[in-house]
Amino acid sequence: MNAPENPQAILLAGLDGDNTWGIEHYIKRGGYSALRKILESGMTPEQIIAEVKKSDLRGRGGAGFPTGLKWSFMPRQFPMDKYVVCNSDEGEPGTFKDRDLLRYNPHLVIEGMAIAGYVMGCTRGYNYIHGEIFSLYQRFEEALAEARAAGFIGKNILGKGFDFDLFAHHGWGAYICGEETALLESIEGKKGQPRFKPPFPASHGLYGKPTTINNTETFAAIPWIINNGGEAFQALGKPNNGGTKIFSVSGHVNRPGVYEIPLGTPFSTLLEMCGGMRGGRKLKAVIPGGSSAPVLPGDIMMDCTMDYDSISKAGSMLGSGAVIVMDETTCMVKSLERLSYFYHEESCGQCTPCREGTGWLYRMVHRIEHGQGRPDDLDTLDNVASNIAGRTICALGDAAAFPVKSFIKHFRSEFEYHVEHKHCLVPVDVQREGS
Ligand code: L3W
Ligand code: SF4
Repeated sequence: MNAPENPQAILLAGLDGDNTWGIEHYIKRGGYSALRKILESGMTPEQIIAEVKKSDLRGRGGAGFPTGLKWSFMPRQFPMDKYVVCNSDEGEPGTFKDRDLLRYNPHLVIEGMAIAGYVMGCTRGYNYIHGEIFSLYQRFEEALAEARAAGFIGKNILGKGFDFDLFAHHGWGAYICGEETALLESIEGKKGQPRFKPPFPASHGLYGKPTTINNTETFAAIPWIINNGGEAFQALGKPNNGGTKIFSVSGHVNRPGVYEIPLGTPFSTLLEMCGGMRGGRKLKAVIPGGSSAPVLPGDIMMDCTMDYDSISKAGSMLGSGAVIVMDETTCMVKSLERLSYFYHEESCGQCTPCREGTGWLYRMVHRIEHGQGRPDDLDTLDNVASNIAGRTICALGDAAAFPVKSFIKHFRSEFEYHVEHKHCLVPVDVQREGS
């Protein structure tokens, strides 16, 4: 994590020294002042939503949906059961940013969720935490106990008559439980399978009640917005892309890790922060937003800035901010084989195009990689991918199709070489050197 030495960080700022995750350290850093501010000043939910809208904060879990707009969908007039849910089920290949927030700054997430509870009139919230790193769940439970003992969650918070209790819930590692409706099913104790949308969780969520579900990093941004104002947050980034964003950078860079930078920062600057390309090799390709985002060739990526609009204009997605960097030693067929296996393995099996199609995709890429590809395989691959995308209940179908279509679009000659010569264009010893 580059935060302690990074003056641009706000979510990961001040996280040096021991026990940064404890409540004492958090309060010393100004923690819980935003919750105190709204309760003591009597700021209304409408005023808070207006600040969040001004901030141009967009959902940090992948879709980039405007947070203020999402919050405004919740029915606030009538007293009824409503929930706030945090999606900490980070499981997308390449994504490892939320775990640092939970590991080093869990109270920031708790404070953001409590503020959301106040805005939406909810008395109960859940944080669904990826179960494969169990220590994160345990740490969050400890933080909840500290917050409860200090009166920041529970009954009559800070003596202001606001009740909001918060619970941690852990998954067991299924990627699909990161899809918001599968996550809700899982909290309800059912098999984690996505529901049809609409209805959206804002009207029909947990236990069929209105539910606001946001990513960990989205909630973490809320206290700063309350303390400093929506405009100040917006100004950190660029129009329509407010604030800073945490990127998890992996692959062929000298210093892979977690970097918080303002949205709109050139990709080349992020690459420099990561120490540049490992071994001084040439940049070949980048997946800019987690493995479900289309891959982009290095030269296109070097012209991009790291924000939702720039990456989308270039033909990909900023997604959850997981940047996978590939140098010239990378075999694109082998990389796609690995990704296709992941989506095939993680498909929940509810819809035929995804259940069957992800298997077809994987098996075809596997045979191309292993020297058994046929000349018409590339067109068939593209065709199968096109017939999955947009025809499934949830976005996993699209997520399986996008890599296939983009890898073939940008690196078709490499796939053709595999089919024709029955081996890779990049010699195996060179691949080994780079891996
Ligand atoms: C009320 C409407 N609410 C939309 C809400 C909706 C959701 C949010 C965004 O997928 C993407 C996916 C992955 N009334 C609404 C409404 N909403 N219209 O807004 O909705 P949506 O459907 O665009 O996205 P999603 O289903 O949340 C997320 C991509 O992110 N992704 C995933 C990364 C995975 C992880 C992980 O490891 N768990 O981060 C990365 O790119 O492919 O496209 O809340 O309810 N009219
Ligand atoms: Fe399940 Fe795939 Fe259908 Fe999503 S698209 S509901 S993962 S079968």
